[in-house]
Amino acid sequence: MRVDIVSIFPDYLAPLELSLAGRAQGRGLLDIAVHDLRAWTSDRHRTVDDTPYGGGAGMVMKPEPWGEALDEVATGRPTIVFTTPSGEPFTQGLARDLATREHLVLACGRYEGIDQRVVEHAATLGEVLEVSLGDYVLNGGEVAALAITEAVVRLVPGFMGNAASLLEESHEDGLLEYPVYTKPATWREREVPAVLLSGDHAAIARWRREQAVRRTAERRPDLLPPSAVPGGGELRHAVPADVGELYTLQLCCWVQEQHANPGVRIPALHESLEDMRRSLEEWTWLVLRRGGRLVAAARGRIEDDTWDVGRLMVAPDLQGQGLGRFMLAEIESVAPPAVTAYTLFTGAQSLDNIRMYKRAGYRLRGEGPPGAVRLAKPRR
Ligand code: JEE
Repeated sequence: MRVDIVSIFPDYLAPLELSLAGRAQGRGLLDIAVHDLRAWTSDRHRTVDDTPYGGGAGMVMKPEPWGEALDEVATGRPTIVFTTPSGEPFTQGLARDLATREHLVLACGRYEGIDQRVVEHAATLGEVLEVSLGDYVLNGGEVAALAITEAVVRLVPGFMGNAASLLEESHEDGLLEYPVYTKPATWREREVPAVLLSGDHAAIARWRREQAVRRTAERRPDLLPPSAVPGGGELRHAVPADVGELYTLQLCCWVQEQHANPGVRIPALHESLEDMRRSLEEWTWLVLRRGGRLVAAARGRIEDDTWDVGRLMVAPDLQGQGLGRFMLAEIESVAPPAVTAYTLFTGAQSLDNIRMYKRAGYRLRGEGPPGAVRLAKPRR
């Protein structure tokens, strides 16, 4: 495999030409070259940027040096990768795909990015991908190119002492890794989990799987298969784009509550769209969509060792079908491991709600704010 990287900071990528890839390069498996974009400028100041058409802050990389550079480097129909914050996410799947290519060209922008016509021109030279390392903003494409190169190069057959560890990766289950330990068995009063010293291979495999599932649920719930929703639909963690519909559903559902509890001041009816936006940052929210429509939601957050559950809502036309029970079980299940009990408030006159909570194992635990009651249940 050949990899050409073009940047105005070639020194940034020097580690690639040396250590990591060095051994494979020596064996002719891999040939990495880093190029200084300014080599393809022709003015005295070696200018690579200019002001943006249409106005706006910052500078844009001008097309001419990039055109000259790609014409020279991107020969033989390579795969050309532009790293950009607006690209498709870089994943292990994309790394595996790129590892099958004969020739990669990585174009690293700076400033506010590269004139889009360069990307269009590159598409006449080879297959073009616009790729992002992740959802955060870097100052340029170099760090992304470094990460992409490292992830791709280790998958090239024959690279590294990779045979065994890559075989293991191909058997992966889509979960996060279980925690790992080595000697000594006791370190600063901390023990290695006893099961790992037991010699019971089945028990060890079970323990590792449990740990992997627990970690995944806690850190990357998006990686777990969606739980079966009664009546169909998609359960997700709320994202900022849900705020408008969530706010609308909340107002609609708590008007019902207000009618069941006349005279009670219901906070959910006195919140702004901005409050809802903040709530998404401060709470774990789950939303349920059916046919694209947001039909149910619930939120939770930890307070001491209790999971504070609230805002359990189901669209009025879908109530009485078990969706509330389902959402309650789901918001309970995303509580972190430290949680030992669940708690929630509801209107003292909301008899249907109270019955549902009791069926789910909650018991009355005294008064809440005026007109409300508190319910709680221990965790499993
Ligand atoms: C390439 C220039 C800097 C910063 C405007 C407006 C963008 C460009 N995961 C990743 N994060 N950042 C990059 C990346 C950054 C780059 C270049 C890659 C070239 N920059 C730059 C800010 C902006 N912002 C608001 O939305 C975010 C544009 C990257 C990758 N890969």
